[in-house]
Amino acid sequence: MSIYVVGHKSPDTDSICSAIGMAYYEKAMGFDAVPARAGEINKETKYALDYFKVDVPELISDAKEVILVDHNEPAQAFDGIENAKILALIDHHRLGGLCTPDPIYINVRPVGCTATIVADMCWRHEVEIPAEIAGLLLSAILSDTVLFKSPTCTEKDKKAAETLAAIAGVELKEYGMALLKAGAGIDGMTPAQVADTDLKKFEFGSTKAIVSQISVMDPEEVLAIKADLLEAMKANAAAKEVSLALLMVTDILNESTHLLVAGEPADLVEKAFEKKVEDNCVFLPGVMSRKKQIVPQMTNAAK
Ligand SMILES: [Mn+2]
Repeated sequence: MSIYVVGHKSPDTDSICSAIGMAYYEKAMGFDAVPARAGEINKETKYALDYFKVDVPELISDAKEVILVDHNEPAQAFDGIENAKILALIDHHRLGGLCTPDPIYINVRPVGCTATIVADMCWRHEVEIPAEIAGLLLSAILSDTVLFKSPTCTEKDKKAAETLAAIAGVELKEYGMALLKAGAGIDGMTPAQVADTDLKKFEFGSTKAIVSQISVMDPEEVLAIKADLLEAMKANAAAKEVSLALLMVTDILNESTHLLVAGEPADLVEKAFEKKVEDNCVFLPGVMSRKKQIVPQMTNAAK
């Protein structure tokens, strides 16, 4: 039976593409390895696979021997991992409680992407990377590092991406923009689905609120349906029995957020960010993180 190489549940581009790259590497080393996935692929990953004409890996089921990529916490692994023997772990996350009965091969490094480690393993062992695999590993790096903008991105990621782009025959920036745009657009989504994205409930002092966040490459595309979004936000607020609904429309590339405001008290938002809410919207340059740049400010304003 084959060795399955698999990433985490709710797979992102790194989890899928590193699995494909790592399976390719294992095969080159003489092992019967196949890539697998632990869930449905997202729009961004589909774009990468279509672009480089690579098949979607099979959904994992009753694997006997596995190599884990891009995760190591048992809670993030595919259902049934407890029945499988883990042979190796290739990852760039903190270690989170994995126990094994036998020693395993581990390559965990503090870089921005698992694909950076996979590419490095190929180069170290003189395994030639074909164009389509290079393209997928590149896609993973561009995705995980958000075009090198993420604080987790390292020089190793950048260098690997440049080399992989040359092998894949794509212009790095141009391809990266197209890739992220394919994943971060609202194409095919209803206003209600946009307003529901990553919705969390909070209490700011005595104000009950919901704060959703959608991260996109082109915020204008979202703001174009603002009136419908505000209606959907009001409906969500009523359903969740809160008075205030906020929607962060976060611009990945320009590192800013258009914060849409529905319900009351709107002046809590004005106090939190020292800006006027105009047409149910506040523009917040530099704001990307709900946890660090929205919730504490709202909490303080409510004191
Ligand atoms: Mn990753």
